[in-house]
Amino acid sequence: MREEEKQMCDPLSALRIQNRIEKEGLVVKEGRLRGGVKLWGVALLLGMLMSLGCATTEEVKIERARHGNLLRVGDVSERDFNEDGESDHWVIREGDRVVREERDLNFDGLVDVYMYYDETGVLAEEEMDLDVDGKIDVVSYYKGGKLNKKQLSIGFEGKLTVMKYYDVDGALSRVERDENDDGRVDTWEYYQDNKKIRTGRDLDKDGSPDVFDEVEE
Ligand SMILES: [Ca+2]
Ligand SMILES: [Ca+2]
Ligand SMILES: [Ca+2]
Ligand SMILES: [Ca+2]
Repeated sequence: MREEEKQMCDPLSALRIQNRIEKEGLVVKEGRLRGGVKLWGVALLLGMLMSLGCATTEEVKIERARHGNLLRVGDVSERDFNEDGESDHWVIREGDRVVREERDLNFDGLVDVYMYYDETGVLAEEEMDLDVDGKIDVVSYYKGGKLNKKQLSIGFEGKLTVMKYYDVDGALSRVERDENDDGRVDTWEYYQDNKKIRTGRDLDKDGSPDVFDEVEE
């Protein structure tokens, strides 16, 4: 596979391509071709990805910006908050239910925040691109409207290798890290009263901790 094809298979590259297509779709617009151009862009993107034979993993199945498979189609309403002629807020509905909101906070044409709502209209998940480079850096998961866990990328490099877990009171309870970046957790940190009390490490790479360091008071 050629280098540019590898890039195409990278979900984040695909996301950037999708955003570019949509932005260009908006440029061609002035109303008339707008919807048509965007749908064509998305179809083109999918066609390109399929023709390249990109691998689809279990993780990629759920539609999220971080997987590069999010399509802004269906019942979409747009707003232009800064009145520069370019949309910067999108609301995606299914029936009378809002399923997703997208916001371009710095008005550069790339979405920086994606908010996903559950069946009851409560925020369930939020993806954020903190350094506005088009790559998602933080994913916050909510349960019953409360922060339940948070996935982070260290140094904004786009790989979400840290997961923080919170208890029902919102206090940090555990941090899981994939320090060697092989896709598996290798370090577990346990917290009590917002203080680290214990660290576990997986030395034999079987996915569970083998040694523990107790943190002295
Ligand atoms: Ca705008
Ligand atoms: Ca932006
Ligand atoms: Ca980023
Ligand atoms: Ca182990």
